[in-house]
Amino acid sequence: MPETCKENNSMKRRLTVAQAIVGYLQKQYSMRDGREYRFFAGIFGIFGHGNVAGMGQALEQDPGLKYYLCRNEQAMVHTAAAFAKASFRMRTLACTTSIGPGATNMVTGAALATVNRLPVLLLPGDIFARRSVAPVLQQLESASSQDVSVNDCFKPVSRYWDRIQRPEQLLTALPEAMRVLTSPAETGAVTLSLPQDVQTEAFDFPEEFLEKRVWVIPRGRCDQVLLKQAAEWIRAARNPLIIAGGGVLYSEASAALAKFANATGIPVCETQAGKGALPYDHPQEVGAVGVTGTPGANILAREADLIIGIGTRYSDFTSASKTAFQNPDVRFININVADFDAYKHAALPLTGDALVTLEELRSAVAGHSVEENYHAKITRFRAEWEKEVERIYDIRKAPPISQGEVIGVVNAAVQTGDTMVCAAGSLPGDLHKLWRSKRPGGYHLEYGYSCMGYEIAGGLGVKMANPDGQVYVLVGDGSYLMMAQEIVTSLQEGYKLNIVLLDNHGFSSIGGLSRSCGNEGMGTNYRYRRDGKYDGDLLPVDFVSNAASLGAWATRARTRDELSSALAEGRQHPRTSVVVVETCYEERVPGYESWWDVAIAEVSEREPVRAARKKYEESLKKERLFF
Ligand SMILES: Cc1ncc(C[n+]2csc(CCOP(=O)(O)OP(=O)(O)O)c2C)c(N)n1
Ligand SMILES: [Mg+2]
Repeated sequence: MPETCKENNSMKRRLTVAQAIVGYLQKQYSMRDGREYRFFAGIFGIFGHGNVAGMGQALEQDPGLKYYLCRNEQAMVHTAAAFAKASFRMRTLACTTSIGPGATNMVTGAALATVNRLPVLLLPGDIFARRSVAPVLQQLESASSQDVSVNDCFKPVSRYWDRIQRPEQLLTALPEAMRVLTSPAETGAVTLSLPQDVQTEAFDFPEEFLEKRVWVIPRGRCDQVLLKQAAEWIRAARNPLIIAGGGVLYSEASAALAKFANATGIPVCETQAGKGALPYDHPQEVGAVGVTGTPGANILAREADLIIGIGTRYSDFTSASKTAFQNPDVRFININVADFDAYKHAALPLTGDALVTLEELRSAVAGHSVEENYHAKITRFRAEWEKEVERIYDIRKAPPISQGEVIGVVNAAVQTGDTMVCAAGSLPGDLHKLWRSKRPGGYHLEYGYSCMGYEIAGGLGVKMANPDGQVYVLVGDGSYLMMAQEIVTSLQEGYKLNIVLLDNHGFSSIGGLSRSCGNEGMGTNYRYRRDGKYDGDLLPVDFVSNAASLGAWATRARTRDELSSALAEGRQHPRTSVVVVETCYEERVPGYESWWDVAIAEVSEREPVRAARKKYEESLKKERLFF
């Protein structure tokens, strides 16, 4: 038991810095709509000399904060971010590492969390504050300052960054960390660097500091004058379109959005983060918008005189690199918790929570609905798109089968409580278009950072957040080879994943992109080097053996029927399953009515590059800025 003492009428507990952190984190709660959650479901960690005697000691002595061992520090941040995303940001996990490489392995994960606005708490070990023993193992030295360590790399990728040089600094640093983590507008990675000696130093922490604290996640209301103006704009619009972003899901505003869309008839399209805000069969749901969008949504965006962006940051994939909105009179209303996003595209900014703002806006436009011919157009686009999805799901190619068919088979295997997880490669674009989402959160795409390697680690985080539903991880061979090791963690913890590995022998996405830029796809095929080039035989990677060697139940499927039965069998297995399916590298789902700005070489010896540049310069003319 830790020592307690009484000083100035306040009870104190003598704890090390690490013990105080472990004690504090387990007492933090979040609350929204009357529901309370323990904010930290646990802490992932890999120990080294930079944290084993500090954080490691504290976690071993105090099981109140559940400790999880994983295989890679980058992966554990992905797991934490996915856990937070699947929990609609009401809960997360912390991560502790050693100093040096253990710490910097988390930088990519931190960037991913911050870009996607997902709360994760990172606790990298740091070099001795006392300095006398420097340089310690893995220390980056600087001749110009002793106040530099590799952990400074976390500054640009963290929403809050601090280095704890003295134990009492925790008293102000930890509440700041919590404020940022639970702020809908500011959340992202929070990094508290913990010098290895400071982690072990003791201090008399006030008892009140270690008591339960509940952080209410606010549902902020927007300015009422602007709301009235927004209602006028909506009533005046002839072709309005809603873009639903991730903010709709994080606010748990799907039902409010459905009511608003039902009442007004305004069509709703979705970004990658927002997909699933409405079920695919909702009458106002017109599908995916932007570069990876569906024809109806993109035509409506092009012609819209009013865009209502809800919880979107208008990435280039959403705005089709600023070419999506071509109506000369288009204007924007943005509902967003962050001013930064609310003001984008010179919008009328409704800075506030999506759920309450949608409800207030619905009252403000009561009785208003889009015109009948606009409604008929939406219905027609929806029907045409369903036919196209059926066509792609039903291609029935001889093996290797098409990626579109695989998506169809997996979609049919997924039940309502399940979640599909993906992040990078050619899958996200195809899934954005083709996946039929059934519930908010069932479509889990990390496309803010689109980080290869997120898929399996992220799938683990989703399963930890929703242990009752099945998790289907769709992963390309390239992503799998980058980071598959968390299969071992899934087995260790009994968190079963259903992994579908699409093997097209390389980077089909970037190969296609390279060709569309006038090049020949160098570096995008997994082949032996022959005469200096990668055009030898395919590399014989045996993914089934690889997954089985990690302990998974693994099998190969060649046809769609084999895939269907492998998925059914895998679902029955209590442990993580991996179904490997070879897919055709060239067979692609086309793009529809959109464009993406990828700059093409201005001069080249090659004719196809010059031709691509010419086309590119034409397309650039469509880019619009809004003032
Ligand atoms: C960590 C990381 N490195 C590089 C990229 C750039 N990139 C995007 S997709 C891709 C290839 C993905 O290959 P694979 O997983 O096999 O999917 P495929 O393109 O074949 O569908 C690459 C290299 C990235 N998104 N993430
Ligand atoms: Mg591939």
